[in-house]
Amino acid sequence: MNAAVDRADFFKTLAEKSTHGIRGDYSLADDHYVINQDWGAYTPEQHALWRRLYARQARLLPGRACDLFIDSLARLNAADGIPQFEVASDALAKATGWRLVAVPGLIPDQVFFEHLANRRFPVTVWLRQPAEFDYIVEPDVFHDFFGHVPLLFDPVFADHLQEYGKGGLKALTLDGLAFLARLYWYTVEFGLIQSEQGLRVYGAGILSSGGEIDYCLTHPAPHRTAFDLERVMRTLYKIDTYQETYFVIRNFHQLFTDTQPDFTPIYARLKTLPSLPAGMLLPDEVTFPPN
Ligand code: HBI
Ligand code: FE
Repeated sequence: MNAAVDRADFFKTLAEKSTHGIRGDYSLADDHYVINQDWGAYTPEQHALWRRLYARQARLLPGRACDLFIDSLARLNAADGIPQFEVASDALAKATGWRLVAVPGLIPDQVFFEHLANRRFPVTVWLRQPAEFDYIVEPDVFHDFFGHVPLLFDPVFADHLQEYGKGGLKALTLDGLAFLARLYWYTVEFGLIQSEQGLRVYGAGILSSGGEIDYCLTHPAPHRTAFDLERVMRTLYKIDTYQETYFVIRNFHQLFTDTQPDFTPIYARLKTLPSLPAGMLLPDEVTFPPN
């Protein structure tokens, strides 16, 4: 496969997906799409915007984010400004062997999975504009760092994400990426988890969102139903609205063990079944009441 053509092809798709054009500087990226974070280049205004985003989100966490997220976020000391990835990586490596790599933005699936398979989490370096305070389509440094990094301190979740990366590389050879992307979407990005006090959030897309973090737990409109691997892999999702269905795991062990099987026969079976609209419930499915 000609890497150069791949890059051109990737950038064409990226430009189509990006709301403000391609926002990261990919010219300095190496073959793994890794760049230097260049922490010194962030302006005081950007650190101030980060502090506002962080303060708003941190106020919403109690009673909504899972305890593990709240406890791990505290260990990152990231409230005072855009964090230095190397500092966070040192703390993370001691806990679960993960490190962060700075990337200019979305990177090709294959490269993304290779990083995860090697316990490297790609974190976007650029921060949203002030006008995007409440909503942004592409992942920026606030979504990636605030939303995704804290859970990497949990050994079980950290192991799951590495397995997910290995599974992604395999899915690319089996034309199963669409199924795996739905799994990621409804767990790592928008997953809910049970707790003694009721439903809690562990999905990064919700944890970094000002509005969805309450909506997903309390609004009567969306369905909240038990996680089931094949059901999730069949379920379509929308990227620019709140979710119509949230899937609930009992604990991270369930996420790890339920995604252990070889997905090859599952992909083959799912290809013969219709995908499911985001807002539907299957006849036998029980829903969790809003908190
Ligand atoms: N790149 N930087 C970055 N972050 C992501 O979350 C990401 C990506 N590339 C591909 C991708 N996610 C998804 O296509 C996979 O999760 C399926
Ligand atoms: Fe994300």
